[in-house]
Amino acid sequence: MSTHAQIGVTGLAVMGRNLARNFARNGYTVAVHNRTASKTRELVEEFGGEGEFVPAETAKEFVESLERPRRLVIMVKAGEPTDAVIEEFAPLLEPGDMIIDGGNAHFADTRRRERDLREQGIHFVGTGISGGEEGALHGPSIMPGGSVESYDSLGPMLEKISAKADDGAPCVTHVGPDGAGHFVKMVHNGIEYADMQLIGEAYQLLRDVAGYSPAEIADIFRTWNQGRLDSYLIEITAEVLSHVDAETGKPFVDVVVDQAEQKGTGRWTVQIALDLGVPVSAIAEAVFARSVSGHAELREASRHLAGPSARTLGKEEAAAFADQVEQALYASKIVSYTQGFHQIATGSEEYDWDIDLGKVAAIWRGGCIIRAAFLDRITRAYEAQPGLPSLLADEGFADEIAAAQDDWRSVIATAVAQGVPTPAFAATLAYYDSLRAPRLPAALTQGQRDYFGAHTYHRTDRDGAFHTLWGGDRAEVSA
Ligand code: NBP
Repeated sequence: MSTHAQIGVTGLAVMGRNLARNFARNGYTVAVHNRTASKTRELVEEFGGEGEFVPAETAKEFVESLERPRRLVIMVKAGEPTDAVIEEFAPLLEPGDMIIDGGNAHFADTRRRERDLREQGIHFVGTGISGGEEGALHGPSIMPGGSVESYDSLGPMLEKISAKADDGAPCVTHVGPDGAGHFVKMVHNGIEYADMQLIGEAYQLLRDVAGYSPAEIADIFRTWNQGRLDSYLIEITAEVLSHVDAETGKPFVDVVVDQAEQKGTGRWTVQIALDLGVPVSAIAEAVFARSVSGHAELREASRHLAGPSARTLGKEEAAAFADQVEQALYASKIVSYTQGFHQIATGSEEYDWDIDLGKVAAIWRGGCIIRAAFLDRITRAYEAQPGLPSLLADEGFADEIAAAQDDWRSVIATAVAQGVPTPAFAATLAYYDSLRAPRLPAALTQGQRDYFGAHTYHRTDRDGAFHTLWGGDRAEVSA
């Protein structure tokens, strides 16, 4: 067995297979392996002509076919399968070798695996990969964590196979140590949930309030895609909405069961945000909205509940309303990304990752599901002010929201008046208004907490913690 493969991929389902082909198409010799060996043979039979593959039936053969230090990519189902594969391969590796986990692992698992393998001298590189199977083949957005040393070895290869942004920059960067890559991928997916929910709410308003058909709404999204909302998700939204079911002749969107599923990365984002104390209300509402949609019995039992009388707009009014919805969608999107980047900044601080937020925005410009012209703006905002405390502190974004806010408020007011659920639109506006409010009812909350639990409070006019003797003479004492 010659030892000349520059990289190996084990786990040859859709993602692994396409990633292996991407490496091979870019001139690398790729060792390929799968638990079920027939998949390895199929890959070489079908795509062997695309480049140089070294098929291996056993773990030992696979490891021996790799040049040193070895670069071994795992693309198996996240969770126990990843641990099983590590257990199988780690004993065959040597200090300096690298295991790259490209699955959607939880970053805490990645931190554990990285720590364990470091003791053996093996670099464990938890790597977020976004773009689905097409991205894996033609160029994904890649978010590697792990050591600087491993990135020195892997970086050039990843840059070659990654997507390229419009300015030609590869959509990959060393995100930070241990679990930083998988953390950033997790938040990426959370933001993706929020983007999809906001688009969904815009669609529902255009349908229920403006009275447009799915085909007409597809055209509106196509127009929006020419402007500041230009993005992959808006583009595919138009495609899905204009699609007609071949069997019934009805709009495709009307024959699909309206219960959204999820694989869990959105839920993780919200769980971790709660642990970190970061308000990511847009992502949370998106996760909850999918959950509500799935409660079929609850929805069935609630159909009789009273709502407002509906009023569909006239033609001219509808066109004006569509323009307002675009403003609302854009303003909500700014807030949703503000929250997502806040979560990354907080995670980075908590785990000492030193993540460059501008670079994260830059590598999301191509290849991944949330790729959008908008990300260029975020990159520039962080480049101009690396210490930007919040995207809303960027003058450009603040000005855009200021210009959009009347329409944003009006759209949400209309949604409420007409009984169209817009939880993510409303949550993002509430976040915005909470941040700008001179006073929040949190002062009252503190008073209540002190009343029933003597939890103490701080005063606006002097330092220290205080407690009021609520059950007595209501004198204030220092706590
Ligand atoms: P799947 O997530 O469906 O996993 C299938 C692969 O895992 C097969 O190669 C299977 O081998 C292998 N596997 C399993 Br299951 N248990 C194993 C075990 N105990 N030992 C060894 N191998 C095992 O594949 P996928 O959809 O290609 O995704 C791969 C990874 O990439 C996942 O972590 C996923 O979350 C992530 N990801 C997917 C996407 C996407 O769009 N699909 C996007 C981004 C990231 P077998 O053939 O022998 O059963």
